[in-house]
Amino acid sequence: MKLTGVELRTIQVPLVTPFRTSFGTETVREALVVRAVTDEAEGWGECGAGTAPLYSAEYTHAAADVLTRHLVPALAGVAGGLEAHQVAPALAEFKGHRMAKAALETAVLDAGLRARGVSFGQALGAVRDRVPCGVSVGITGTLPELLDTVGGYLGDGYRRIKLKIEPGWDIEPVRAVRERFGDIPLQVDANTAYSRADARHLAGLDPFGLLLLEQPLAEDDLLGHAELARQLSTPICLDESIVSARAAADAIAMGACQVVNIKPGRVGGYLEAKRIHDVCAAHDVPVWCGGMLETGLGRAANVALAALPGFTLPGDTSASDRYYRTDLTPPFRLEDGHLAVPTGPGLGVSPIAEVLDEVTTATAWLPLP
Ligand code: SMG
Ligand code: MG
Repeated sequence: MKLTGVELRTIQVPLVTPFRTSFGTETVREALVVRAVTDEAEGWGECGAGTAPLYSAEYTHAAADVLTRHLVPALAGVAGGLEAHQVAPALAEFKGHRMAKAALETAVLDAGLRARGVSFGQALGAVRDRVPCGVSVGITGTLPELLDTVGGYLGDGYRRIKLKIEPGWDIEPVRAVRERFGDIPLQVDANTAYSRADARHLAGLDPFGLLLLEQPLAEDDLLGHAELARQLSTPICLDESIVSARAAADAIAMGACQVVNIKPGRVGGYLEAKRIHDVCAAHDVPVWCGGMLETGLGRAANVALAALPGFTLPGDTSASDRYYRTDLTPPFRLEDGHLAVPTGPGLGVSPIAEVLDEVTTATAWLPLP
């Protein structure tokens, strides 16, 4: 397959409701959409980075810059035809920027799979044709608003609720949801908002029988997570800390987590995400698919990944209408608490041209020699 060029589009899509986490409130999803044009087919990738470097060091403008100056030009140096497995080695000399790398690799992978008529699910090793879905509930600020929101999502059929927490919004919201909705599958995500000194406070979550506590401490604090895991009965799940299969293996060996959130963008792409799945499966560590408020493009690939055998917990793979009034692709709809794994070639979905044009705020075409 010969890569002839890459198109980068910055998109801005309004969210149906503001999404507040411990690091800020998003009302518009900004993302980068990558289109790989080859002599055989076109492929799409979505970059999970947002407007500002608040979830991790990456952000949209930086992703566009590193793709333009370094990552896309580096693919010109790959001898012979280009296939997806050659992308990560070709980009390895550039440190970090995993979300930008992931978007490029995903676009090349999608092009290759479309050319061969193979779906993402088939290529990754999916064993299910639909996946149970959870939903991530932002910080609302008042308990009545939280209970309304959670009640609405349970009414929609979501199979698991995740509450975003931060100091000052943790024990009480969990208590309120447990009291109102009983023994539903419930978990919390702190996005690094706590410190080691908060161990006793976080132990206050233990009586509520949560599925897991996601990323309470800093991204680089594996030892702190291991110490915390010994003090809590609530299982610790890592998100931000797990940037590679090696990081996953290390965290498991240290006892820093009992569960892993796999986000393909955070780890550099779907091929590394699959390796993390395999590492975790070898250690009997359950995994689930995280989300970065993806449009239908990123969602299609995430749903395919979530259909692998080790994904035994519902993911943050919610339906299109939880995020967007109009998705970039035909909408993913929740049916009986599940999303169907796309079966068409590659991602199995493509952007609707008019919608994509409407939300695009900048475009760049990067030709390859
Ligand atoms: O895609 O449904 C989604 C959002 C899931 O909570 C979610 N993601 O840390 O897991 C996480 C957050 C990071 C994104 S916040 C913009
Ligand atoms: Mg998280």
